[in-house]
Amino acid sequence: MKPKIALLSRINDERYTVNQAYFDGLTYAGADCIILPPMSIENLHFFLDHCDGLLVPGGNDVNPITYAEMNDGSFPIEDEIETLDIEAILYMAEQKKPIFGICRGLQIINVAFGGSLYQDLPSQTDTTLDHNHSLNHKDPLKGHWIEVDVNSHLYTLLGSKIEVNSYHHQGIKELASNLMASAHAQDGLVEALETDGILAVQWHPERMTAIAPFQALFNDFVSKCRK
Ligand SMILES: [Mn+2]
Repeated sequence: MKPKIALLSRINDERYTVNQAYFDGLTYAGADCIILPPMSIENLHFFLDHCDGLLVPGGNDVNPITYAEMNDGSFPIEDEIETLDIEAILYMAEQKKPIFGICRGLQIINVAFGGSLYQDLPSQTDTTLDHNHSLNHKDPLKGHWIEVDVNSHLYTLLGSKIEVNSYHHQGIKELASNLMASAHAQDGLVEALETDGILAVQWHPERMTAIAPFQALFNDFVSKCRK
């Protein structure tokens, strides 16, 4: 039987949505997907018990209340999915089932384990990189380069240096103590994190799956979910 991946939904224009690209990356890797909208914690656990892994996709800004800060540039926020994301991450981690986080997914994984975020990189850091570069660029594959830690699992998939897209204005400030940063941008921002069974990236590999190393992230995740 194909591995079953739980895919958390987002809210767009009063619709619960999941971009098809996540679905395509996972199904090409050999998985079936189950999309989960907000629901009771009891039923969330019930559905997750029947899934082999969790994909936490991109989305809007994380509510800073989740890391005990006042709002300073976080917009838009989707309160309805905040609890769902954090509960699903902690529950699957507890079950030792694989988790793959993308963009907001990386950010909320860090928050779920006790880390914090920059709410607005241009105004809260002295970075000269435009991490929202891809949004206005005619080539959606262009963003910035990242350097991958040679001791990380990510290194076995991407190698030491690769160009990624970049669609974010928030980022990791304090990394949660149980997570390891496995890639950085030139300005030092954490672009990927990992720990046993968890891998998360700040860019959008689902929009770059025509490039083999980015589809490899989905293949690697699904193969871990098969075990
Ligand atoms: Mn970036």
